Amino acid sequence: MKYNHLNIENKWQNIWEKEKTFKSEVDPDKKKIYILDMFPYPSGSGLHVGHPLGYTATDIYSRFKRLNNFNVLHPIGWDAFGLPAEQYAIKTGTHPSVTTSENIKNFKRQIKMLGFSYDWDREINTTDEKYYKWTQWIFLQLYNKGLAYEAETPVNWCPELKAVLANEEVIDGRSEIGGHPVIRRPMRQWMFRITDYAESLLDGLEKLDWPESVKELQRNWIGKSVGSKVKFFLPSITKNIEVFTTRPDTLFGATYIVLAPEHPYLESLVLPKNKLDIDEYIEESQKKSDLDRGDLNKNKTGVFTGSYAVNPVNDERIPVWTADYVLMSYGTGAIMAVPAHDQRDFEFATIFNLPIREVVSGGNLSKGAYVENKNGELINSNNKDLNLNGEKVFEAKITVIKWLEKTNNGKKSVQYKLRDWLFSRQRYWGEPIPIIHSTDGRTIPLKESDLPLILPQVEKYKPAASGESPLANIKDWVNTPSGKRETNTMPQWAGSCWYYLRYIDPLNEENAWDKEKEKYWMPVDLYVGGAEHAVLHLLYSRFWHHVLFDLGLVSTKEPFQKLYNQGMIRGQDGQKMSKSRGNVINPDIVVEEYGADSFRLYEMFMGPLDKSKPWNTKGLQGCSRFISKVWRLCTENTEKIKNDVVNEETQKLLHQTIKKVTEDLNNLRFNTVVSHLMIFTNHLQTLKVIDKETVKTFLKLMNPLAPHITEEISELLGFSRITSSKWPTYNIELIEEDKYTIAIQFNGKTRGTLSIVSHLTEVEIIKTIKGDSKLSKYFDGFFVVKTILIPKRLINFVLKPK
Ligand code: ANZ
Repeated sequence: MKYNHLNIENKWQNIWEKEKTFKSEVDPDKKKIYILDMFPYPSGSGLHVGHPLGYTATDIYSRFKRLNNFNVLHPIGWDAFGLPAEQYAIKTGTHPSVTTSENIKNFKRQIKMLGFSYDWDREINTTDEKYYKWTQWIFLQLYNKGLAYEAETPVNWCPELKAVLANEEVIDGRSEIGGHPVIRRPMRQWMFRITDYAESLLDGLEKLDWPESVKELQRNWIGKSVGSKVKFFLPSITKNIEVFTTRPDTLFGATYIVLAPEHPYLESLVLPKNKLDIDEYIEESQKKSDLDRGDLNKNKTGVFTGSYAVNPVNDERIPVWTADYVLMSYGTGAIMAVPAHDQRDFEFATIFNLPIREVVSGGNLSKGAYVENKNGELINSNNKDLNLNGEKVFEAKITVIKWLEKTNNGKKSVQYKLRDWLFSRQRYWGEPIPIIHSTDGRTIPLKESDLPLILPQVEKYKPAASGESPLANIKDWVNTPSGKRETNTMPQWAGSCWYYLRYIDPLNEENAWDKEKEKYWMPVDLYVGGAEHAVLHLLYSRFWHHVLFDLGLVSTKEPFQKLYNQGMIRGQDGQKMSKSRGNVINPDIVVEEYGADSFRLYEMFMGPLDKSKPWNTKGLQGCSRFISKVWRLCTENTEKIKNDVVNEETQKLLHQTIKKVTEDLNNLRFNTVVSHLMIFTNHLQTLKVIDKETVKTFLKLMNPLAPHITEEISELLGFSRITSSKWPTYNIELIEEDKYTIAIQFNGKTRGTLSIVSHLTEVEIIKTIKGDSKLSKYFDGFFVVKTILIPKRLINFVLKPK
């Protein structure tokens, strides 16, 4: 009887669906585990084989944990707002909800055909008004806490997409989607004060079980800098200008001041003769993005204002310049330039012939600025009541800050690179922002009872040429008795910021989630997804979660305790899979030909989960042959399978396999799990009679990876359903390796004994002896001329002095 994967896999999927095998409910008597996948955007092209890699891993882990008596929450849903459906609507006139629901249908079919054990009663869709009602509600919670505000800000405007993009959506001056040019333009926008949470977001990272690389990316994104603000007096306007510096120790080395071209003091500092140059310079710099301006490789440009500032530490008059390498959006928008110890200042000073004064020893100014400072000592740094000379950099920083505070010339200061989050989009296919602008200029939040604010139907999906969202054209929606509705919508990040909370209580119409249920299920214990979400999604959702925690709405400070990034599956040619390269593998075809179990096993067998690896059909065929082998072994010649015929060797291998499979599953090492199962199967094949209990145990071990075939064989052999049985345990005594004691001789004299594991080779035995602290000393000063091994009894080293 050939293994008919299509019928059998279908049969079990139907049973699981009908019986709701994977439904989970709060059960205080059971230990919970929340295993989450990053939910997909249901695109038109369906899943490719890369998507299910993470989903297979979490499915295996979920099935494994259920068999270990955990109460497992393992849901899935759709992150369905977004640009592609909107662009398709613009092109074809098809409503995005139509496209979205078709795509979801296809994704769902594909996910089901792979036998994933999701609790489908918890399925969510971010574009469903019953879902986005609560996205809007959370917006209002942030608004009421003073964390949402409107601002005229220069935004990244993409004329081609007619949309404002977040910084993260712009790559090298072009839109991430489509690669169109992006320019800067001021516009009224909704912003979130994520900067208020910079410290909290940094702090929270410490306790998370996340890849260090992702934590580091978040830290860099938040970009905390500790330093000080220093006041420089400006005699021409009798005001102080504040600069931010991370190197207050270098204060004696400041030889000029630079203001950002947008600095509010600039105009009043410019002497008439310099005005023309400066105006031209300001205009030029407006065309550049902050990224361009901060680029270390770009040539430094700038103009002298004609005015001077006074350095508080030595009363020296130093020139005030403007240059676009200083950004208005960071620190105070002004710097003290220390060309001897900052490379940008060094280059600038070199071009414009400004003085370079060394204040930390150890550098070589003919080569550039001396930026490294761990061992440097201060020089040229003293005035009548402050002497830094001889101090180390870290000491001098403290001394200067004390002096600045005492003399009221400055203070300690912490700055963050993180900027507030631009939260509005001029698009149709997003959550409407629940705000009304009253005629007297106030913003009025909608009442909770008025939610959801439903996204209205429009005739045309194209944004207005003004850049406003298509919603602006629907007059009877925009105009309300109390004022005009906000026509911007939320960005795609909104729905994914809190979806893991809605899974907990997806049907609740009274509240976003029930507090008791939230307390039981949160935090997410394992979150698996692509590394590309290291910053944006994972930072934004942490931000919302921190706010919800402060509002007492959730019980854990952090949402995702453990994060794991799955690797990428490349095409057979080793390249990234893409339609244009024609190397995309369609899971539909693979499952049709080889079955879901082979597919799942193969994706796990390809290599460690977090590594990137190329698809290889031969490897897939190998896994498919393994599946067939297991089928034949258990269903042909079934008279070979008998009760109580286990032999010692099989028993031992079985228990070793249970141990290894259990440990590897716990550590998400799925590739080695497959090989343990293969080794055990090969062993079973060599037996004349096979013990029935052993087969039963083996099927359980294999079940999380290949759930269909193992359940089918179990049924054929009369065992109970695997999904409702218990994970096998191993007997440690059966696993212990055989050992023997060996005498160790040097030139015939016994110097000690050692316990050796049976299977070690001669080379391994010698290595063990050399690694033994008591025995290794006998080799010191000698060559080994010859080694004589009498197996399991003694080993003699014949030595000669060196
Ligand atoms: C004097 C100095 C001396 C500096 C020295 C560095 C080295 P991070 O680490 O990125 O925070 N800076 C301050 N505000 C700036 C702005 N708006 N645009 C461009 N540069 C700005 O860097 C802080 C340093 O970057 C500050 O410390 C300042 O230069 C510069 F040997 O001040 B420093």
